[in-house]
Amino acid sequence: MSETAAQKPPVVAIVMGSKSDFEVMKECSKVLADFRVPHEVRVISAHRTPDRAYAFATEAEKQGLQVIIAAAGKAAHLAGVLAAMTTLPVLGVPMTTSDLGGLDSLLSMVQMPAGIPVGTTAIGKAGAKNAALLAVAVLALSDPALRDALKAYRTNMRAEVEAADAEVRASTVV
Ligand code: RP5
Repeated sequence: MSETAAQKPPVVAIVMGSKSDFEVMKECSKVLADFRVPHEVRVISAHRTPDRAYAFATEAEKQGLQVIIAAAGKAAHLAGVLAAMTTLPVLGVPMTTSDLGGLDSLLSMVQMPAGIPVGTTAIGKAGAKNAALLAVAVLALSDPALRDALKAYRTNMRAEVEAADAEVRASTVV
């Protein structure tokens, strides 16, 4: 039986500050699964479980992880805290919040001091998907098959937009 993506050791970790982030971050996991990138999904809070955040970040490289995607909302420090403790690339996804709409998460995440970068994506589902695509792009640097898959993804996207354009133009009465 061939080894599936799920059976291989994860090279990407999706870490969320709360299980309440999972609905959005499923979009991230779906994209990674589409590219057959072995990944794990974890709930680790920088504030509620700082000891687990420390253990995860300091062990991540030894575990074979190559990219960490961190999702958090409100005072969203998870991505920055993990980035402080590993040199693996950390991509941050700001979660939409009920009080401030996610601007709180975005600013908490994106305004890192020089020296400890977090590659911050858009707020919410678009950011969740783009974090996965960025992780694929990083992995594709040393994986020609993945690079081809990423190029095919762009080609398909272009074809979808062109088809939509043709459909809208055909249905427009002038
Ligand atoms: C953050 O606080 C989490 O990432 C989540 O987005 C937000 C709210 O968490 P819950 O109160 O829903 O657990 O740490």
